[in-house]
Amino acid sequence: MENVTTLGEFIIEKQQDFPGSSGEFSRILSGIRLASKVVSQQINKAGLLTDILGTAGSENIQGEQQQKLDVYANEQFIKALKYREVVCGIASEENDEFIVLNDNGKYVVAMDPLDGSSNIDVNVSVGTIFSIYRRLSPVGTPVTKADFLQKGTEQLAAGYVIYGSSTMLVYTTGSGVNGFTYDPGIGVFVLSHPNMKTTEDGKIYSLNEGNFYKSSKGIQEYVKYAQTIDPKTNRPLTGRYIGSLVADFHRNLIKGGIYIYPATSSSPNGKLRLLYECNPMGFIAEQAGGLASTGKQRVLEVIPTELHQRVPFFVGSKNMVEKAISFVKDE
Ligand code: AHM
Ligand code: MG
Repeated sequence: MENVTTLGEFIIEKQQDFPGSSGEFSRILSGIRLASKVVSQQINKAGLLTDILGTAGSENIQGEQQQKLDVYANEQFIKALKYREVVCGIASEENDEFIVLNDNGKYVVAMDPLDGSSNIDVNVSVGTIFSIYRRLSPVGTPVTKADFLQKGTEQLAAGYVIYGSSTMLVYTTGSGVNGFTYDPGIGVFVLSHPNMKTTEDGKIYSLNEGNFYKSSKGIQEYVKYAQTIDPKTNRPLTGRYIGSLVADFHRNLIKGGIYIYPATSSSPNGKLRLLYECNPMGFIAEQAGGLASTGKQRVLEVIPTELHQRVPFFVGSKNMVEKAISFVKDE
């Protein structure tokens, strides 16, 4: 164990890259690290604990609130960030309105505390996604909606935690992407994937093909292209779709691939949310050498107008994203 780097050490080391940093930003990452350990532990027990799979809002036999894991995860991340007093507000997928925290905090966090949570009951990987910005309104005043409606290019850091066959935390602060694997025996995240890069080409395409007839002509043509035998490799692309963004994204990041959630006739802006799904994943993809697009523009340059705004999402290996958007860009 002597030559491993823990996430705690890594955060402190990197803090020195920001001259004049007071350590406040590092405290946010530490809060996220702690909450993700707590959530990871609960997720691993989810099959055994019937109360954690119960419906939120109901009570168990002891009169305690039963919680769905996504509500539980939301509470854990909010608590961990609130306690650290450096965050002035949180926008969460689980809350219609943003949450006001410490007026003296300099930062805001957008998060999806448990993405893909419908997969928990069937033992499939889920994840947490987060994105950190410096606030725009003056320190010492209550956070405003405008503090959250910043372009993805303004993100200071973004990351995800995947609760899979092992738990990993992957994040970027804009100088590369690093991945840490959780060792539950000693309770620490260890740097296992330094400087992650995604290949420019890949073999995997991930989208919900059940939406084929609800998708535009361009998407339909892209799916046909993906299924066509490539004379160079003598095979089509490989379809892989878990239906859990973090898991699909993580696999494609490591193996090379593209994830698409396009506009459909029932969801004209796609399904995924700009602030806490597409921007953070887009930032990580770009930092790993990939791309993230709405099909019309770079995701990180979209000017947000709503906390829960959706955008079509194409993310992954550079050449694959460019190819896919060539089918839709004129639509
Ligand atoms: P959620 O935020 O309600 O969990 O929804 C997001 C999830 C993503 O993880 C996943 O990629 C997508 O929804 C799957 O959607 P669909 O079932 O329409 O394919
Ligand atoms: Mg989600």
